[in-house]
Amino acid sequence: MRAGLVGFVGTGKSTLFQLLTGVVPDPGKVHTGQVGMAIVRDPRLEFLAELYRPKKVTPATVELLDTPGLMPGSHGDNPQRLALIRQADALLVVLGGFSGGDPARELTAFREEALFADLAVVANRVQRLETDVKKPRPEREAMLQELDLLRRVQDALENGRDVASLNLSAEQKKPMRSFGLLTEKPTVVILNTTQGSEVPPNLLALAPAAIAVDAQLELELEQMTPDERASFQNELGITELSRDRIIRAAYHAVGILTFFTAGEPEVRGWNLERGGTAVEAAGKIHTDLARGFIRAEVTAFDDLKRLGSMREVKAANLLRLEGKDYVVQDGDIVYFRSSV
Ligand SMILES: Nc1nc2c(ncn2[C@@H]2O[C@H](COP(=O)(O)OP(=O)(O)OP(=O)(O)O)[C@@H](O)[C@H]2O)c(=O)[nH]1
Ligand SMILES: [Mg+2]
Repeated sequence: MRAGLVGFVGTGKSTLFQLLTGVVPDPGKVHTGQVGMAIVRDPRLEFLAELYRPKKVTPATVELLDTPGLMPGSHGDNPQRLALIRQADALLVVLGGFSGGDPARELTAFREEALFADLAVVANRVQRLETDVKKPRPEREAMLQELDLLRRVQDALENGRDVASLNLSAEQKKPMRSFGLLTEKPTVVILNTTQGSEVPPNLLALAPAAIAVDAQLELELEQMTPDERASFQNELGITELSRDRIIRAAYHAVGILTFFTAGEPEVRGWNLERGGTAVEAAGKIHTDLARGFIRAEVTAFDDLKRLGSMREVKAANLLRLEGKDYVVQDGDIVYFRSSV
């Protein structure tokens, strides 16, 4: 899964990128979009590591993309800057709440930029199709259908409505997938503000799930020793860091769950799209595992936690044998039997 950090210049995207990934932003890389991996911290993984004492513990990760800030005012080359995140699964929209502007207005301005950038892509395609359907071509019927749909999309964008609001079916979305339309993507709104500030009501009205963070401060905390950090957090009255909330929100917005594999060599968390099946989960690990799939041995994390060991889980008949089509649940611990 990949999430893109976007927003206007100087809102704290790169600071947040460093906070979430631990990678120091390289100014030379930002114009092509700098990539880093953010670890999904998960207390369940820690529990499994305690239990299995494996050689290696590997958490699930989210790929983050830092992008250059948009220029406020005219659209300028903002569409080109936004093009960097067309292949992202989710947008983390960063608003600068520490510099005195109105973050709600900033979010509205960002949405306009995204609508404008999408409109350029869709209008372009509509124009091409209008020329192409005049020629006798075998795929003319499909083109006419696409044209019909894209005209609706264009109309919505021109009227300030994002593509997500059209509630298109998966079938309808298929020909648009390669466009990477921004206003169709799940979005997490992050207000980068000073510690202790809350999300103002006018921003909450636009983005009820907006998360406030003091990126600069959390980055400084992150770089301290655990003892120092604890004492600073205590002093400042910080009970929960926003870092993990942001990652979880991105996870949730995209509809991703975590399943685990656990054994002596490695305990590991894996991402899977919600609704994904056992054979798809096997494919995340290795294509061979999916190809030779025989069955999955599945334990719910909560059962293992409650009973304390795999032996007890088996004794209680809670180790289930599942087939290819089993829909994997968040927190499942899975052992795959494969013939390959
Ligand atoms: N006061 C305060 N300053 C911050 C905070 N976060 C970032 N800054 C400062 O704001 C400036 C811009 O931060 P960056 O993280 O580089 O912002 P950016 O969004 O990546 O900027 P561009 O890439 O130019 O769009 C830096 O000087 C940061 O130190 C914050 O939470 N509070
Ligand atoms: Mg930056």
